[in-house]
Amino acid sequence: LSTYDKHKDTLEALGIHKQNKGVFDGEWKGSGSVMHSVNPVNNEVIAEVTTGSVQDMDTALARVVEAQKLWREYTIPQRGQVLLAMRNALAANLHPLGKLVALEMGKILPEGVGEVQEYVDVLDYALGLSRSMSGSFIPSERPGHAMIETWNPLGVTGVISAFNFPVAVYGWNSAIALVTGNGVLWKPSPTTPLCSIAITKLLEKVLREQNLPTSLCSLVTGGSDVGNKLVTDKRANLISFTGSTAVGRKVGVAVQERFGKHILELGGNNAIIVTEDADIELASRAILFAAVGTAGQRCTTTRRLMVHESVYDTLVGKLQEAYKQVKVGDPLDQGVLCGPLHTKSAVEAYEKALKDIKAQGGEILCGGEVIKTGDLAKGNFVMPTLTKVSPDMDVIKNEVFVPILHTMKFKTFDEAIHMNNNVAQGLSSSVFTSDPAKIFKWIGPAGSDCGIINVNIPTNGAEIGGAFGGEKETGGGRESGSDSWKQYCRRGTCTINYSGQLPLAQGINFG
Ligand code: UN1
Repeated sequence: LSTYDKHKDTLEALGIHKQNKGVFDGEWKGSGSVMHSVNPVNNEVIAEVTTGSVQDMDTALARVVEAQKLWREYTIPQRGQVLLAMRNALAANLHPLGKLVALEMGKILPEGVGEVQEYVDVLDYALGLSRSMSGSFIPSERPGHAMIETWNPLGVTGVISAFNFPVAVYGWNSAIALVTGNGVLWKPSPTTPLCSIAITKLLEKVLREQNLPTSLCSLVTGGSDVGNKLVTDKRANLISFTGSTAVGRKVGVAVQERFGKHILELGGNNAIIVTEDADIELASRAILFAAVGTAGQRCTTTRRLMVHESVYDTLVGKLQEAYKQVKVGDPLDQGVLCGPLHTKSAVEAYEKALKDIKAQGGEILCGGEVIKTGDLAKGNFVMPTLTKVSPDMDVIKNEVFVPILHTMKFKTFDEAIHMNNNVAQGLSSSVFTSDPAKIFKWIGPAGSDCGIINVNIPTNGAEIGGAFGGEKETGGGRESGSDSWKQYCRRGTCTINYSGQLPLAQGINFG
């Protein structure tokens, strides 16, 4: 366990040991199989985790249900104060946690720290909500009647998160679920258990200090058996699932089957459009972050680039230059912009995508190689890749979670919007333009059909204040900001009669 020894101080300060228990429901335990957390830089085991069994999930659900009964009685501003304590605990550990994210997931350190910051930000947001979440007072047609809307907690929110944001996605969901009065049960990705253990330990400490049952934020690591138990169990009133469209489709059906609620954040196939009037320098910097950042492993990563034919050569030329400067390497090393892919199987997906591109007549403009020599050969390193394809090729239809950006030309803006929308997924989209008419078309009814519709910024790197999520096969869920909090609540429409009479709605006279 040499990675462990090398980073012992950081890991131990976060409560991570060589052997860890991967279940927390008020106490740390685990009666499932032992899983390894693997360092994507060299494929060495960082540490071991005894994961949860279906029985552990069952018990954890019962414990969260109990804890939530107490939590729901807290006033909303009181809940806000508990979230503030969580926020401060996270902020005090921003750098060690960011480093753990970089180590276990493989994203570069500034992005690892940024991810923890995103969790801090959403806790700030939830604190604000704790003083502002409000329902409506609706005009009643009946005299002496008041109609008000109540927003009460659903009960338990089950959060199933993906490897690529092993901290922030739990952060968005748990912060909003907690402020609305829910208990939270977390089933993280099987390949990033250490991040979830470190976060849960911090929350445990805060909850204990606040004299709350620590099982309010429970954790069950493990594979699809425990995930399936969570998804099919009625006690999980809301399931928030982030992952692939294939799995999300099954999760959606299983939750619907029992009339639970779900928030699905599934695959994206995000595009950037660069028009003839765009600031090309700005666009090229944005595209680099959008396509190469996180080694292409964000659900918001740009996969497709549509460029007006008159500026295609200039922009793509600039990008090729920029790609040459990108340093691929250990995500903890300064100056590295592209870390490894998270797993070996992602490297295989990258290789398969390259084969498909060539077989379909696409061209590799730069990159297109797995790094097989030198120090990086032990890890899952690939070269960020630019291709030239045509819009009718199949390769651009599916999301491959690797740093491959497909470039295409267009003639008219309408054609570009059509290309943007002509895929099954609908998460994020951006246009680079200086023309107000194009901007308003883009954000209007005949514009982008995605959930995230940007102008002159990349497709990735959304702030927490907006609702995050997408349309079509992206699943339709919205998390984090705006009024996403409503999804964690049951809405009550309350009509209160204080008139002493019984006038009926619609003027009905009954006897
Ligand atoms: C994800 O990739 O699952 O907008 C989430 C972004 C980040 C979140 C990405 N704020 O890129």
